[in-house]
Amino acid sequence: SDRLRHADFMSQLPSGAGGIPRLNAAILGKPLSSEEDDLVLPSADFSAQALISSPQQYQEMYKRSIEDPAGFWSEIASSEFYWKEKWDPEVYSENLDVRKGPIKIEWFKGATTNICYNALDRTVEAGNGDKVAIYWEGNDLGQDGKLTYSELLSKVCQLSNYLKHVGVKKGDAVVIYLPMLMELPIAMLACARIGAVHSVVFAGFSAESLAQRIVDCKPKVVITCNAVRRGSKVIHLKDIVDNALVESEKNGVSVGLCLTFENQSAMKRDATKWKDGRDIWWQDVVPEYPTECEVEWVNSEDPLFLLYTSGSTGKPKGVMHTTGGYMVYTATTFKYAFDYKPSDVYWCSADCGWITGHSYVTYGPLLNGASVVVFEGAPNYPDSGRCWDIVDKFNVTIFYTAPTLIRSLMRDGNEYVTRYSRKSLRVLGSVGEPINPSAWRWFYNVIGDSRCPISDTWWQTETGGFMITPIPGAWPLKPGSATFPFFGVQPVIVDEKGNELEGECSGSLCIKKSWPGAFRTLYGDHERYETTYFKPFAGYYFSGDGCRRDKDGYHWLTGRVDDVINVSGHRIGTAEVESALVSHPQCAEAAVVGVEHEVKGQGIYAFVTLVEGVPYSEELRKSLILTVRSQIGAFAAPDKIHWAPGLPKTRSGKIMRRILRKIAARQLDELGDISTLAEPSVVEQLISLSDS
Ligand code: 6R9
Repeated sequence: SDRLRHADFMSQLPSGAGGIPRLNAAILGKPLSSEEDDLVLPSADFSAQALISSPQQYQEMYKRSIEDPAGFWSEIASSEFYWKEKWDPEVYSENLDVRKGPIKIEWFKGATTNICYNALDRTVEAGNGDKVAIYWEGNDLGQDGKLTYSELLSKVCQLSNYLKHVGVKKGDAVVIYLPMLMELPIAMLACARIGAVHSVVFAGFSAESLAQRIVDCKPKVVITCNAVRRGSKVIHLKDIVDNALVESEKNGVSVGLCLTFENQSAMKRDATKWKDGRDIWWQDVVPEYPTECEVEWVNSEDPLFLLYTSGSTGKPKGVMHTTGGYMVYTATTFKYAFDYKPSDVYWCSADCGWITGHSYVTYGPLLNGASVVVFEGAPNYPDSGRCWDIVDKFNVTIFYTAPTLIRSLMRDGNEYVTRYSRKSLRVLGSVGEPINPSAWRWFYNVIGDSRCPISDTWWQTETGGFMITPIPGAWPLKPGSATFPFFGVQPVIVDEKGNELEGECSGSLCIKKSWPGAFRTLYGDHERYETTYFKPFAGYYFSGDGCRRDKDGYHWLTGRVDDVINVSGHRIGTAEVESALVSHPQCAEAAVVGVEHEVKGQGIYAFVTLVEGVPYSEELRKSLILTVRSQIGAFAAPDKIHWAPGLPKTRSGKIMRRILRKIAARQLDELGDISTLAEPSVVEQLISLSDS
């Protein structure tokens, strides 16, 4: 019967519509010969209740979104959001072609709105104030809390009022350095309510990385907490902030106010280091403020937030998102890619310090009036069953996570999973890196009991929301493929010369035309924005990812094609790690490459040349790793240090990473041409030192 339904799906597809993805009906009836042919269909029951229940329905909507983007998006924007004033008259304008002038993307220009109002007030005003907005689960078992939409709104308003009182105005930056407490989304929404621009820094970043971001965006206030428990460890966040503020001061940026939440379960206030005049306890001031706060109506193109991400140079990029388009895009992608229904309980395991936490913990779900689980702890604490314990506790229906977590839980064994019921689950999601088919199958068969479609969502900090994603209920899935573009998105695969490839192909993934959630610039560096994303292939947005399109039109992401590595879904620039390493007094030179890692997806492999005369030692290896941990964060610590008397370089002095990648992967018979090296003998030396 599956084969019949399969045929049914396929026969619905019109063939050959220009630019519209199509499936090749020829695979019908053929035996499955390869991974690409392995289709997993949504159940008939699932499709019957889905928002989009057939490929045909998707095709119709997709076609409309491409042929008439203005009509498609303005209809959604008008019917599902509140605008104080409507855009006038153009829905969007864009220039994505550097040859035609500066890159510019604008959506709903001239309109005024407020994303916090749309996320909270609207739900309360519609009579749903008593619905749970956030279920909070702490690090330790039994430590939890919840906030209804009305309660969340009150808390947000109090903080908004406080921020206004201390002089934060529309357009001012506020840095947020918090773990996954409810106060994190509260702080984001409080900024948005008054038109302040938040910049959340993941609380795993070191003082130096935090300082770098503070110096770049010069916030009026930094919001943090004194400490956090993660697993069995206590991390003193306030100390990190203190150091960052000293460091920022040295670089000419002084922040006058550090609002500190007392996270009592981790640390009492008396034990916290304090700077009078600068530091204020959240609990001493915020609750004193009124629970109502008038909304600041902002222009659709006013900035909503900055989020720093890694690129191929050492300096992080301040990705800037604006208000109106981001709001419409995150809400709409959330709704369709997860087949969201008001009865759902949704949990995304990402931290709000990354884009996934911005778009799909905070904004997308709350704009839909969803109940969201926010989890402070670690997924393997107290043991590897914690996630399913949480799923059962809150009856989570939609669970969105990263392949690295799936792989690590998979390794721990099925018994941690099967001791929980998980019967509430109906949709699963994956993000952060390509999901390998075996992890996909384990997620599908074991976690989802072969019942829940998986939305493998491909997107980036820069794209604001999902770009290539399954629509559960509509598409037959292929394990490991992100399937087809979301509405309004036109992915193209280009060769090295920038020619668009057709049919079955592989190359660099670019996007033609803008979409509402696109980032508008890199903060303070529009030139770098144009150079990095729009110059490599003129006329397109270049994603930095490689992609293959199979004979049925499915997209298979193949990883970064630039100098960015993806470790457990965290983007890390090789240049950042290298500059941390060479800051070590005994390190002369370093070259970092990514290497396949069973759990993390990619691991960090560092070739290190020491200062003349310094001997290798275990102690030095540890001290180099520590330098990276303290300069960037623990998640960027190299997995392997490979001592390198010399590095393979071209005659012009460029390090040949291609060769280093092969040595790191032990693919020694694939080194390729090494004759152009200045000193070909270094390769032999490196290989002989591989196992030391
Ligand atoms: C959302 C997010 C973006 C990079 C991106 C790509 C990788 C993310 C993916 C995926 C394959 C997926 N990536 N999702 N690769 N399949 N479903 O992760 O943003 O931190 O900016 O990373 O992550 O390489 O270019 P960000």
